[in-house]
Amino acid sequence: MKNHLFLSYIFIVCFGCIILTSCETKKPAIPRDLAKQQVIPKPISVTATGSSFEIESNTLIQYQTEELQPIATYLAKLLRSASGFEIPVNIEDSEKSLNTISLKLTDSISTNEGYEIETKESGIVVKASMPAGIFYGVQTLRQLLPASIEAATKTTDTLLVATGTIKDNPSYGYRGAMLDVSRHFFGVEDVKRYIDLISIYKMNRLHLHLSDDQGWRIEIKSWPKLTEIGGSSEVGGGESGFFTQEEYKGIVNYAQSRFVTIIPEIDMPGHTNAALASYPELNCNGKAPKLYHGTKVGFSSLCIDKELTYKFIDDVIRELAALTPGEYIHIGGDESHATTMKDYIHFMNKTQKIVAKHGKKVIGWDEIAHTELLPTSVVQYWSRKGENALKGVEKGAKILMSPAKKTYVDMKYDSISRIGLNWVGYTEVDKAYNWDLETYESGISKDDIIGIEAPLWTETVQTMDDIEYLAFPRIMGIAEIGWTPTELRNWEEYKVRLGNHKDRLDALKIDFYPSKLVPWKSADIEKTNDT
Ligand code: NAG
Repeated sequence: MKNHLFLSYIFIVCFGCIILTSCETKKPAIPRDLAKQQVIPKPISVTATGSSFEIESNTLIQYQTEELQPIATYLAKLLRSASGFEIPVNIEDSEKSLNTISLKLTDSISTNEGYEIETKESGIVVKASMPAGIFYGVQTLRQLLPASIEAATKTTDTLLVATGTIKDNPSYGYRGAMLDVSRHFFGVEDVKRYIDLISIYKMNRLHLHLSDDQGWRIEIKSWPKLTEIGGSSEVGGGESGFFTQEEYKGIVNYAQSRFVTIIPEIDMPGHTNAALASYPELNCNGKAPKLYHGTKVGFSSLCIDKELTYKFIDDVIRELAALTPGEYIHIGGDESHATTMKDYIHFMNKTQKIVAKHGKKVIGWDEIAHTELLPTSVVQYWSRKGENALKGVEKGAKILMSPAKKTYVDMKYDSISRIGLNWVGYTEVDKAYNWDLETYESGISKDDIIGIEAPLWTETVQTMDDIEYLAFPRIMGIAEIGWTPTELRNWEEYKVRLGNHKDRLDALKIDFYPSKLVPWKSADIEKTNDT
């Protein structure tokens, strides 16, 4: 018996040794559940299995069909600069499955933009039913890696991804940002950077406000003075500009590579001083107003009764539609205080039909609900009160949610914000996050809503840093509202996750507003915060 016990003892000790030795050769486990603590928007389901996959010198990326090749290359670029490794990108080869990140399309995932990530010690598989889903899986993967990968230089951090499974898909199909390039002009490089940044948070629409009283920003070949004259001014009278059609196409294509659709807006019939200054015949009195450098709204109007006005609109929409792969063109329609309601309705009814003739659907600011909406027209809720949007719902229209109180990221955060407006009050980071699309306005329910958009008007915004300061971090919360179901979101948990993004935002060189409400946490989140 004694002998027997002794043998068992030896056996247990040896077995322990074997376990210990094999543990040592295993990849280091990450002592926390990264996805839960870090990823924005919060994924729907995360199951961690407690170990890790490491990006090493022999790691490669495989894609299953050619249409995934650009996404594979996008991921490789990120990993190459961070790791200094070669990270080859190849079409799928079943022989090579070790140390591989595989991107695969599959019918087994039913949601359009949804994805699954399965991470084992030996490799990662990202699956989706469409390339967009693969792209979002890649964005999640990127947020599972150390923040230092964003810096576009080689990092000393070990590139580990926690093992486990993530299953995710968005609540809403339209998750957008709007940039006003009229009040102040922003060039191609700035717009591309904004696209890059919003796409990290899985936003998929960028609405460009291309015309207003202060400037006309898109070349229209049949009406060249719009940009020659109307493109030469901006708020404050500084140096401004416009996009040639070639440049604009470049933006549209770049956006597509980030799964972002550009929605162009020509604001009509008000907000048109720049057009009237370029072509006085569009004005009822035939006189050209001066170019406008101020920030007032609601004083200009195209001449509703002239046939030429509709020829103008037809030309502009035709050229714009040809530059627009997306289904929507935004026709503005806000604050037409210089137009009577009767004229406004007449004008907007006609303009909606012109857009339809050119094969596109309409989005308009919520005043458009007063018109004969086409069945496909979308009403963009922005006003302080919801009555216009409710009227839109009554007429059967879908609603794009941009209530100024919550989503206008041109508002100041607080009384000491260095830029921003405050006509709707201050919008701290919690206020922009802590609400739901489905319950915001009684009478507007989930089925009425196509999604959410955060407008950034640029009266006070002059540089890319200014854009980033106002948009970040609020836009990350807006992105999460559009993606993550209401029941999985709450501010107390979100603010910790947001705080954990500090290093990533810094590495991306985003000039974000360091709100005091957020527990910003630098560097060592890996060593603390075990779950
Ligand atoms: C609104 C105007 C816009 C202005 C913005 C500033 C809409 C639809 N219209 O008054 O022209 O830039 O506020 O927050 O927002």
